[in-house]
Amino acid sequence: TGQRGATVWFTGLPASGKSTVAVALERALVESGRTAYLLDGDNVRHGLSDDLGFSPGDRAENVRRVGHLTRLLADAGVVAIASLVSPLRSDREIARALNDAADLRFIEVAVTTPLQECERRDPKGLYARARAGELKGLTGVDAPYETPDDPDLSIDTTGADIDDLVRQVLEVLGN
Ligand code: GGZ
Repeated sequence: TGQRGATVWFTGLPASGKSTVAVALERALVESGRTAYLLDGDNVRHGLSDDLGFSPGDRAENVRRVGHLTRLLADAGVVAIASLVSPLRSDREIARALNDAADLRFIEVAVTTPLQECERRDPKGLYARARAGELKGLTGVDAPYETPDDPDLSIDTTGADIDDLVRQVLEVLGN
């Protein structure tokens, strides 16, 4: 019989380090013999969600779609890893509920890297464009981000050792 799948859901501001940790987690799981699959906001938005923008309704729909994908993957025995800004608690709770209903573990990881550090990194220049008024509705600048109330794990990537953060996630996963 195969191992049960699960979902690890990273939420946090743009440039908070979600994807960096998620990629390293996926690699660590695969190296340990698990099947893991990363659903990254940036990638999903080039395919499955290429019809969606960043209005609250479109974000909710994006999170809902990825929530269903995680359930499908986890149901097939995969460790599904989602890396999405997913700024609203209500949207994240829908993703959790979809997995709960199928009796699949859902681990919410709050990436709590402060806005100031995210802005300092700004790898795509999004914060700079938002501050200059050229980009409207950027999460953390002029669109809301709701911090998780009761995450399974909180991590701050500021000056962190990524392997250490991955170990913390694996510990919660029980791997
Ligand atoms: C938030 C935006 C926006 C706005 C473009 N708000 O750091 P990135 O660039 O690579 O990751 C962000 C990504 C967010 O997509 P998600 O699917 O994770 O968002 S959500 O969960 O809210 O649906 C960022 C980029 O897209 N990006 N404009 N206005 N992030």
